Amino acid sequence: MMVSKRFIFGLISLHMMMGCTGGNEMCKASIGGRRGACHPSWIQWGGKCYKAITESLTWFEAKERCLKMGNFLVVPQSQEETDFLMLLVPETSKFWINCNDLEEEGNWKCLDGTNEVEYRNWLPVGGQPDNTGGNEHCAQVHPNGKWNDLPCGRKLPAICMQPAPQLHF
Ligand SMILES: [Ca+2]
Ligand SMILES: [Ca+2]
Repeated sequence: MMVSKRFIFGLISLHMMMGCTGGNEMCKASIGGRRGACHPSWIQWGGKCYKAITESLTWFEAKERCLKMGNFLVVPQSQEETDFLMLLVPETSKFWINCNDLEEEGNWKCLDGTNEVEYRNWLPVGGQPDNTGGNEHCAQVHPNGKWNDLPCGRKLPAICMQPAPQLHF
């Protein structure tokens, strides 16, 4: 009886480890009862699934490309998430994120999926966002892991995001 209990516990632990490769807070929280799994061609980190577009696109093209796949241009919500995402694009590449001040100069709107979020991670060097040339209205993650505003027509890789499907137990 003891042996079989231990065996079952082992199986459950293994299953939890396999479903949680990020080792982050979201992942730990998901062990509390809800877990998800991404489509095999996507990469999971915590409660989110990601797919990198390594080809260079304008910000609008990147946003559109993600929407066509039924998901969203990513907005990292922590430095840990950013550090993970940096591994998905070539080392020297910067990537677009779902933040813009197209509607009103200086009023940045960032959407995580369909939710507007407050988290910002601007590059303090050079006082970003600096709206250089009066024409920088879209945000990127710079290779140093901080955000910078750029002209939306610049061509960069991108990362699409969708919440991991939730399974209830
Ligand atoms: Ca601007
Ligand atoms: Ca800038």
